[in-house]
Amino acid sequence: MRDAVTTLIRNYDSTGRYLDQTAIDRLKSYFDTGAARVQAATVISANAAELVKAAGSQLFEQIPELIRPGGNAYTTRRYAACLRDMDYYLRYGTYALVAGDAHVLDERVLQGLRETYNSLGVPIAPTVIGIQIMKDMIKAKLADAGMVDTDFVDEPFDHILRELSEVSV
Ligand SMILES: CCC1=C(C)/C(=C/C2=NC(=C\c3[nH]c(/C=C4\NC(=O)[C@H](C)[C@H]4CC)c(C)c3CCC(=O)O)/C(CCC(=O)O)=C2C)NC1=O
Repeated sequence: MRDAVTTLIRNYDSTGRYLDQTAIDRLKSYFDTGAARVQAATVISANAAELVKAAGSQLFEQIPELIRPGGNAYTTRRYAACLRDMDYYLRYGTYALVAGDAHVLDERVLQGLRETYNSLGVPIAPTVIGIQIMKDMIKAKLADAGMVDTDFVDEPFDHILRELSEVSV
């Protein structure tokens, strides 16, 4: 598990360099957004259950085949597994948001995920749509909470989307 600071130091230490202007600028930008990252994590955590449920409902409304016989989220067990996966993306996305680094996502969430999904027949394209819906809902929630500049919130979720779909988003 790494964060923006430890990743940067690790990088400079491996070549025995002092922090240069690039490093200082990166650190500064991380610390400048620090309070906003914590605020975003607070809002997300307080609304996590609602966000997951609402994003799931919108996904199933948009692609109703998923919850019809033959759909991958059909049956209570698989429906619940789908929402649980959405909850994983939200929770680990929030960790990465606070850390300012995607390492926790690579290590705990994305490793082997495509293979698992492929072997179970979990369709990736609708999963990507579900995460996109959830990201938009998070940003709307943060806007409601009075947060103005929430671009940094895109980073971890775009990272998941990119890794999952293997296309640029
Ligand atoms: C913390 C990191 C982590 C992740 C990410 C994770 C994902 C994950 N999702 C799984 C299943 C699943 N994932 C889904 C998800 C969906 N089906 C759909 O149609 C939708 C598009 C989508 C929801 C958006 C479903 C339905 C299953 C159950 C599939 C089955 O057992 O047939 C499984 C197989 C084992 C299980 O059912 O628990 C894993 C490992 N597990 C982890 O530990």
